[in-house]
Amino acid sequence: MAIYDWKSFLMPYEQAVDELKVKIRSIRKEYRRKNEYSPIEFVTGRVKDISSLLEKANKFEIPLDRVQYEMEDIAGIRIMCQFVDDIDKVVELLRARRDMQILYEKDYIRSVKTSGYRSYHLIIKYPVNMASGQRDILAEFQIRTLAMNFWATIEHSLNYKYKQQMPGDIKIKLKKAADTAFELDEQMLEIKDEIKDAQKLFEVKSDIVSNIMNSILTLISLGKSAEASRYEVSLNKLIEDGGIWELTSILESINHDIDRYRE
Ligand code: 0O2
Ligand code: 0O2
Repeated sequence: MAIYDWKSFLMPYEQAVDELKVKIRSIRKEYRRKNEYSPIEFVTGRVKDISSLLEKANKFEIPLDRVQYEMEDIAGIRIMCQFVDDIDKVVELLRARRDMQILYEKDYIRSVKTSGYRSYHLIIKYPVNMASGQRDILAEFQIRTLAMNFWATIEHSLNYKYKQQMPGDIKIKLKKAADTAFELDEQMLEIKDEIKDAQKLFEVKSDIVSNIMNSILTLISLGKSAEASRYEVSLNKLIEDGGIWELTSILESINHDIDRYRE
């Protein structure tokens, strides 16, 4: 392959990012399906664009024919978590996987970068099956909280604006903001159980409401529109302030009616 054929060079990286996004998002889906709390909030991914790739190769003096071996983040997957302690759980989940090999880890949470940057990085070797056969590529996972992500996104755009010339006072303010964001993470961790309970309650409630809606549709399909409307009115009354118990009792009653009409 001629090294200037960037489109072909980047193809396995694009495939890896697509596959890894699906795989990590499906872990979240699995938790949600089981009505369990997911340590993964959302996942994004990108392949480094050619200009940043060349800029980085230049900065670290990586010859272009060594880029695939020495540049670890051409394929990047970012996993966002709600709470700081979710990060360790996600790391454990990734360590247990058999479809990738972790080469090394960088813990920028316990060893914060001087900029204030916090995140947990995993560098992996990942096999991609191309039409031409298997290719092992390097990829980088960045695992961070929503607050860390907020900070890093803003700091990244400022870095882009100032390149290496970020004014000292802005650097200081950013470092302070990073520490404040981390304080927020720590405070949220203290009320994590409270937050998780509220989220769980919301999920259970929306599951019951969606089951009631399905049952109302079933009643209509059985030709029982009057009953369906009656249940709809009861549901509307409860949707804002109704408790789990009241909603469950509507669901039981409607399902009982459906069984009766089916008989
Ligand atoms: P949902 O549940 O419908 O939101 P793609 O590969 O095309 O699916 P891509 O190109 O990676 O996605 O898009 P992007 O912009 O990187 O976002 C990926 C997912 O992260 C999307 O969810 C976004 O909704 C979600 N996302 C991005 N920013 C935030 C955020 O600040 N908060 C939350 N909660 N989610 C965010 P999905 O997978 O489409 O699913
Ligand atoms: P992009 O545009 O996100 O791809 P470095 O020495 O920091 O230049 P190195 O040695 O490859 O890079 O490794 P490191 O430090 O682990 O950084 C890898 C990636 O982590 C960076 O990729 C950023 O995405 C992120 N990162 C590291 N430090 C910072 C920081 O201070 N602020 C922000 N916002 N992100 C950071 P790239 O290639 O720099 O950039």
